[in-house]
Formats: sequence, C-alpha cells, structure tokens
Amino acid sequence: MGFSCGIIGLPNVGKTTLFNALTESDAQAENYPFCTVDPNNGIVAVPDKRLTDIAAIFKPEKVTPTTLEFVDIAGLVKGASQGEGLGNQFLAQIQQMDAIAHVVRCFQDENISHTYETIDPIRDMQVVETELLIRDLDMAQKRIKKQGKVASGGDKEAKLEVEALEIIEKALANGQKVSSLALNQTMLQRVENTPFLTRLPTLVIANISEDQIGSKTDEVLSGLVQMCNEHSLPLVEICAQTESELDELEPDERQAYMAELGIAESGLSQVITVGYRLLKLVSFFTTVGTEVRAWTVLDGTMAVKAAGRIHTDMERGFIRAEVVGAEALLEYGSEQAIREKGLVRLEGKEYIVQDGDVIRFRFNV
Ligand SMILES: Nc1nc2c(ncn2[C@@H]2O[C@H](COP(=O)(O)OP(=O)(O)OP(=O)(O)O)[C@@H](O)[C@H]2O)c(=O)[nH]1
Ligand SMILES: [Mg+2]
Repeated sequence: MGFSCGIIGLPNVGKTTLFNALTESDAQAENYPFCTVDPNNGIVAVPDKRLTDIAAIFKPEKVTPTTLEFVDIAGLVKGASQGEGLGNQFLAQIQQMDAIAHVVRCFQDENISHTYETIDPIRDMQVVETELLIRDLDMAQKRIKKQGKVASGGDKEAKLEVEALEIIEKALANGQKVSSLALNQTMLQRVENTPFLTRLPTLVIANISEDQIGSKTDEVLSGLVQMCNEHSLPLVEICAQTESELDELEPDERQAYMAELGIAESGLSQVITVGYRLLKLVSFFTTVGTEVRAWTVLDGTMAVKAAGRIHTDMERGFIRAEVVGAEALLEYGSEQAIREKGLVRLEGKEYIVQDGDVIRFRFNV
C-alpha cells in the first residue's frame, strides 16, 4: 500500500513542472493549457536519515526506503464538475488519491499565459475548490436518492447512511468541505462508500519565482500566506521551474546552488515533511536478514496490521513484535547492546506502532 498524492490546480500553473521536480521525471511541461491529459505517475523514495543510520549499524546488502506516489493530474477549470475541459474524467482521477497537493501560480511571467489573465492565487484556489465542492454535492445527492429508496424498503443501515449524507449535503451546499466537518468515526463509516473529494487532506503549493524566495514584501504571496493561516491550510513555497532544472546537477552541486538561491529545503523534502504530518503517517523499520527497510503506515496502526503490510503470512501467524525505538538503537550502536540493556520490548497484536520503531516480528508459518 503506497500513499498517493494527486497534484491538482488550474491549467498552466506549473503542476507538471512541479511533478518533474519532485520525481526527477521528464514529463512534458509546456506553455499551453491542458498540456497534460493522461496523468503522469511517479514514485519517490522518502529520504530518512534514521534509515541510513540504522543501515550503518547492520551493514545489510540492501537498504530499502519507503515510497510516496505523486500523480500529476490535468488542469481543472471552471465548469469541470459539469464536464468542462474533460473535467469529469480528471475529477474521477482525484477520487483515487490519499491526499491532494493544490498548486497555485504566484510567479509573474508575461510569457506564460494564465487562464484568468491576472496573478491571483486565492481566486484560482477558489475556482478549483468550487468545482470539487459541486462534484461532491452532486455525489451526495445521487447517493441520497439511491440509498433513500433502499431505506424506504426498511434497510436500517441505508437509513443511517442517508441521515449522515444529508448532514454532508447541507454543509457542501454552504461551501464547507467534508474535511472541515470533523465527522466522528461512526459518521465516516456510514458514508465510506462515497469518495468525496473534499474529504482529502490538502496541501497548498505556491509556485513562486526565484525573486519571491523568502520575500516578506510580495503582496500576492503574503495574501496567500495569510489566507492559508486563517483556514489552517498547510502551505509550502516551491520554485518549481528552478528545482526541476536543478535535477541535472550532482547532489553536492545542487545543495550548493540551492543555498546560493536561499532555498533552505528542497521541494520534495518539504512536501514529504508536511505530507507525512498531514496524512498522519508514521515510519517503522525492519532489519531482517540481508535487508534494512523503512515502511509507512497510518498513525494508530496495530502491530499485527503493520506485520500484514510486509506479508499476509506474518499477519496471520503473528506471535509478537520485538520493538526498540530507533533513537535508543542509534544511541547504543548495536543490537547486542540494546538487548543487554533490556531495551527491546515485547509487544502484542494490539500494540500501536510508533514513528521510528525498529521492529522484529515473530510469527508462525
Ligand atoms: N517563469 C516560470 N515559468 C514556469 C514556472 N513553473 C512553470 N512554468 C512554465 O509554465 C508553463 C506551464 O507549466 P506546466 O508545468 O506544463 O503547467 P501545468 O499546470 O502542468 O499545465 P497543464 O498540464 O496544461 O494543466 C511551462 O512553460 C513552464 O515552463 C515558474 O516557476 N516560473
Ligand atoms: Mg501538466
């Protein structure tokens, strides 16, 4: 199970350029709207210093990082929810994602056309979000109609589902996203058959130019920062064009050039850090045989389920998990030392995996 993040936004704002920068790909990015029609997919390794440090202790043959998938989706325009600009097809692609990265254009460049002529990222965001809301409202109404019929035949589950959907329908009609409703677990379960787009955690990516890096005076950028703060939306500023060009350089040179431009952290690293927090993801490590490997699970995952991520046999035959935090392992420097210190804990099926756990699963085959 990989986690996938859909890159969305208006046409020609730099989504493919960002995708190329994040995944070191070479997908076509040109100055015309709807350059992308079929989605581009790219899988990136999640850089994690703890994995490198743990590997230095075990010196395995193979070190395998955990991954994230980015999907570069075509541009959305006003009317997309009514099928404008192949809108329905693109919206259906978003449905498959675990999270959204919403790219807005902040850079000024007369040579690059803008769907609405002027640079106004807040307006642009609203155009795209409105399409997502209309699509969700439409989905809610269709499902209410369908399940309403089932409910009138006496089906209790369907009745509960319709009740939950009606609350959502009302909120959507008021312009509220599903994610802003803070629905409890029971409510979420009742509507789990409707893949609302506005339920997805969203990260805003400001595509900025080099002269906007670190700028406190740029009005377009500061307006966007303020709006994101007010709505508790995570925002990262990335120079997509520059970063996609830096891919050509060796890592050392790239680091030096980024420092010169005042880019403290690469776009990929920022998106991963914020994305992990947003998606409530945790990483754990395994050190079995010839491989040291990092894995990703949702926060709150039980040990037995984490074992199942590795192999279904391990979930079925689960006996116990031997767990030590990466910090302790790195501090004492060897498996023997942590065992002697009694730092390895034996945990059962229901243990909740913590970020940084180094786990050895014991299981019957
Ligand atoms: N000046 C400048 N140009 C950029 C920047 N980012 C992207 N561009 C240019 O803007 C144009 C559109 O970029 P794309 O990445 O193709 O945009 P897109 O959002 O994927 O567009 P569609 O797939 O058509 O929706 C290209 O000519 C890019 O070179 C930037 O940060 N600065
Ligand atoms: Mg594109």
